[in-house]
Amino acid sequence: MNKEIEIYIDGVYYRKSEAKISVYDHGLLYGDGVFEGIRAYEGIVFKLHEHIKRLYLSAHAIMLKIPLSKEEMLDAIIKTLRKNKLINAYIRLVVTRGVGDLGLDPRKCPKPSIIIITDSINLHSSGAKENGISTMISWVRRNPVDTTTHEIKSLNYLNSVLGKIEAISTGVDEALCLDKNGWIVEGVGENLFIVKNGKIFTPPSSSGALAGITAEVAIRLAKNIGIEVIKRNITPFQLFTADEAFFTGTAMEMVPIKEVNKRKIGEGKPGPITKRLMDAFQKVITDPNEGVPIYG
Ligand code: PXG
Repeated sequence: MNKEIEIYIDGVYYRKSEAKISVYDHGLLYGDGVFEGIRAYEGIVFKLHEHIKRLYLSAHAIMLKIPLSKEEMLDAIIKTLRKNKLINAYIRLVVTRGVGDLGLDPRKCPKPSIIIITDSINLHSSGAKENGISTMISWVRRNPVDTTTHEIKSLNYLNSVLGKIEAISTGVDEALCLDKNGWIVEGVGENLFIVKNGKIFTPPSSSGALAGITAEVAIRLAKNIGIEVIKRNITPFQLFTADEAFFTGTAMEMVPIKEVNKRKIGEGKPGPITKRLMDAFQKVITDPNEGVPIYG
């Protein structure tokens, strides 16, 4: 039997089976909180500063004051990884509004809760990276700027869950979501890229896509190998007729898309530009300059 993972809740460690929060926590009652998904590869926490920065921006936007400084948060994450003796991990960092009463009023929640889970995640069907994944455009729209704006990485992920349900019930690996005008925005937890005539296109953040940290890395890697990346709205037709397409995300990493609503993308297998970027990505994730060492 493996030893149980130790989970950080508000400065105290609990075994996984004992790690619990109150049913009065507004994170549960209202999805009132923010989160980040982060990965550690071979002892380096990839883009940790960037994830912490985004967490604090999301918290600021919902007027949630995180009771740790950014430096203390970084230390708490590193300490949790060390405590669990991990070098490779999926880190789920959650800050909830905390315990309140049965009303929306966040002033009733005097103390936000910080949860750090260091575990593993596997989103891929077998052979996903080698062969690509199948996708479908679902009826589920991403959150537009004029409702719960998509820039906040909040605990409200119901529309992503609905998209995932569509994918599962249709028998494909992942769903793609449109904005209210019908432009393709992103997957349920990953950014979309297409390749056409040697150029890369990705929907801009203004379309409702999260400003993905992995996407930023992919854009930089593409530019490094001399490929132009253009942020532009993408129609379903442009996706159907792309030469190549792929997803990026912390949990998903970089994965080729082989099919959209039963239409083959390109040759129906990972294309040459996607493969080059995946190779470059594989190298960058363990580069000490790209993250924070756990045992430094
Ligand atoms: N779009 C959305 C809506 C996301 O939530 C991404 C894109 C990719 O962003 P990064 O910065 O990771 O490259 C995300 C990422 C989880 C989980 O369980 C995390 C995400 C999505 C779904 C699940 O930790 N976030």
